[in-house]
Amino acid sequence: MRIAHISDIHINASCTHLSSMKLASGINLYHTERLARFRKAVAEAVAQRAHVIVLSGDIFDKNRPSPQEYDDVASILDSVPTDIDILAIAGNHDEHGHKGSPLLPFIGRERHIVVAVNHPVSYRKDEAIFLLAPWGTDLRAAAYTGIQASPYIVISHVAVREAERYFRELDAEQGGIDLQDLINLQATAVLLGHYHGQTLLTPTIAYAGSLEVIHDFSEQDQPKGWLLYDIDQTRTPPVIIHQQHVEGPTFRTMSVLDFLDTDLSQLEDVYLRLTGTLDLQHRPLLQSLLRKVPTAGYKLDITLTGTNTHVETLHGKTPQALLQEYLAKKQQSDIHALLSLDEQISQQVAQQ
Ligand SMILES: [Mn+2]
Repeated sequence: MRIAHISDIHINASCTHLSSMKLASGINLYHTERLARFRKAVAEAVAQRAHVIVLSGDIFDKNRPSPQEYDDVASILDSVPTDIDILAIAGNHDEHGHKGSPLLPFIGRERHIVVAVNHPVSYRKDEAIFLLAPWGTDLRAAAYTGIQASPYIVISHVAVREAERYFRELDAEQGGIDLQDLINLQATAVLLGHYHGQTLLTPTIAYAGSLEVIHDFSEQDQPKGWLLYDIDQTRTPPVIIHQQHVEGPTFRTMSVLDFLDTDLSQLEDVYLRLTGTLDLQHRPLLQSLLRKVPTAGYKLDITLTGTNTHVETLHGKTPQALLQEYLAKKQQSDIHALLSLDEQISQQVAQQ
């Protein structure tokens, strides 16, 4: 049985990178790109003769998708031939809230879609038993108890604590699980969502990864893609027969000092983050370079050092106008200011 494992698509019609929305004729190009990647992954899974397509959570970026976002996802799922099962669980982004779950409308469509939104659901196909464990499920209670010979495949959206070393920039996750707890399930395979880097934690426990950089620069070095498994009808470990990596726009972090010294033409189609400290006197240089750089967008995480010296523009102003401005700024009357100036001068003279 071939199982395609796709995860963390985060459909969101107002998705952005670096707070800028790339629009063409009013259409958000990030959203259309994200949809295109999802459509392509599903089409490739079908072309690779997958029997089951697993979506391991965060199909939608938010709990209440717009009708457009819902239709966009539905049109892709409806393109899947009816003899292929689609097994989907809710992640933390599309979990079951008090207003329901965005995945619920998919239940009962003409395609065979099995959805788990707030409780685990088990599903049998041929000899294989699938456990669909949505966000919030305590997996430690889900160890294999079935027929000894059957493949047991667990689908979960969860943070595995040992995986955090791959994702250093994420804050410590609440409610994660130890890798050993997953090993103890004695599952044939554990198909994970939540972390966005494709990660094989063991030969049978893997994050498929997202199809692109979803959130920010913390994902810049993660491999992106989806996985295709082949399992036989026994409990032998699955074989990953297709590890699809997808390329996307490059996210790059560099120190601001390196940037001042770099060949700008190499930064085309790059999302650039500049870090470090910069002396204030170099700010004009930085600003002029940023105007020339051909990046897709940039983000400044820079601390400016040094003192800000205020420079008055004298150009075209009479001494009288300058004195008026000075007095207005100090909010002092002419007499008062002039008297205090007098006093300062007398003191200085007396000191000499
Ligand atoms: Mn996610």
